[in-house]
Amino acid sequence: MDDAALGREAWSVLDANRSGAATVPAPGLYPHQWNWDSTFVAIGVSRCDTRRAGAELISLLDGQWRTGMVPHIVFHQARADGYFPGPSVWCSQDHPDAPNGVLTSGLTQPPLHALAVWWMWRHATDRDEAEALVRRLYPMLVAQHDYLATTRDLGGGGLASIVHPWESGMDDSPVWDAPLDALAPVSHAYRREPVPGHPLDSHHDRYVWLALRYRDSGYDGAYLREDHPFAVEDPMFNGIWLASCQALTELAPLAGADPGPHREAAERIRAGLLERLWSGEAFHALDLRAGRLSPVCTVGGFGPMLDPGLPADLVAKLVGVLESARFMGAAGYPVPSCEIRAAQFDRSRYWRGPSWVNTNWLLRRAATVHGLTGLAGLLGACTLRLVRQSGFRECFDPFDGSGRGSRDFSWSAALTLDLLADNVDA
Ligand code: 9WN
Repeated sequence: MDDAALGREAWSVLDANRSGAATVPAPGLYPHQWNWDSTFVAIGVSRCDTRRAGAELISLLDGQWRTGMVPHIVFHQARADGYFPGPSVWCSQDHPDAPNGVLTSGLTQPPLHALAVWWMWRHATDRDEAEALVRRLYPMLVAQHDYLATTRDLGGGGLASIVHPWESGMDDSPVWDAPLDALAPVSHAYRREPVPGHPLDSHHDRYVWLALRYRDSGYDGAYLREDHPFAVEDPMFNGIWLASCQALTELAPLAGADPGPHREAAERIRAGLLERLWSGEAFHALDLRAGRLSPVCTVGGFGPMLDPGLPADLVAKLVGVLESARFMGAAGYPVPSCEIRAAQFDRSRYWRGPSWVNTNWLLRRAATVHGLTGLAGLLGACTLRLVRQSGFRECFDPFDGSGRGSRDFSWSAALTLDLLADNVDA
């Protein structure tokens, strides 16, 4: 299939998955608006349609809480029952900080939003529209970053903690096994239909239990700090946050604001990543409750490479790990979500082995900011090979490239558009 035909197919997936101004991740399984999914959609769509990319982000940010928290799901009323846990579990409407008239979850997801706005501005097809969008969205992005820097710095070291595996976007990554297994026996009143390839019931029960505990605290920041049993500093979440701080330094002048605080925030996060999550050969998640780094190396550990200021010797070490047989070197279709030699690696299970278009895109971006054009080119080409071979699937077998999970997955389609746009530029 040539580039033009692939691009047309990507657009038709995105059009079919539209629900008002928002794009849902996939028909069937994910019928609402998800947080980081929408940022990837905005990134891809912005190459051709600034207005649509902006509308995607505005519709997500309509769900922003007064605390600045951007929820991981914004529910579309018409489909309120299509996903568990739905609005009746999260009860956002009962919380004074939740937005009026918009039902949401009470958790967040990786803060890629400022980078997505910067992407939209940089690739604007309509410059006036893009600048107006930057001015409109900038205060919301600042509020989101303030929330992370205050309410979520649970470890006091300048990094944001996730308080639930869903917040990582990589739900059943083996990184969460130890903190989940350490929870006291859990129970709750809900039942769900198991989804093949998705987390096992034993873990899903813990997800739901953790979400209910946080909800029952009144989504309280002090509870998170003192009592919540799951608190992890994740390198991908924080690497993305750092990249978004850097994006804000460029967006601030367009909004008539001082970029200085964003530069300082980026430096604070970089220092936190180096002091707290660097093991000597890679970045690992820090389990604050157990006080130790996760022993498993996953694709999330490359997140800090999104920082152009990461010291060159660390970049070289990370690239060595990424290109080795632990990740790209032994995978026909990189990048596996978990290192291949790990006991927990499973080529067929979600975030325990399969390759994903969004993490490939993030690593390609990381390679680009460090001038690693060969690696960036390889990641882009491999990703296009995956979708050409297997379609816009949710994820892919890292050895034979066969598709897994949902079909017609929005971020796989949207980021294909972004990669194809670079093919034209080149
Ligand atoms: C829970 C929507 C989301 C993605 C995540 C992915 C998966 C949800 C689930 O789907 O998570 O948020 O039900 O498993 O892991 O990255 O945002 O596509």
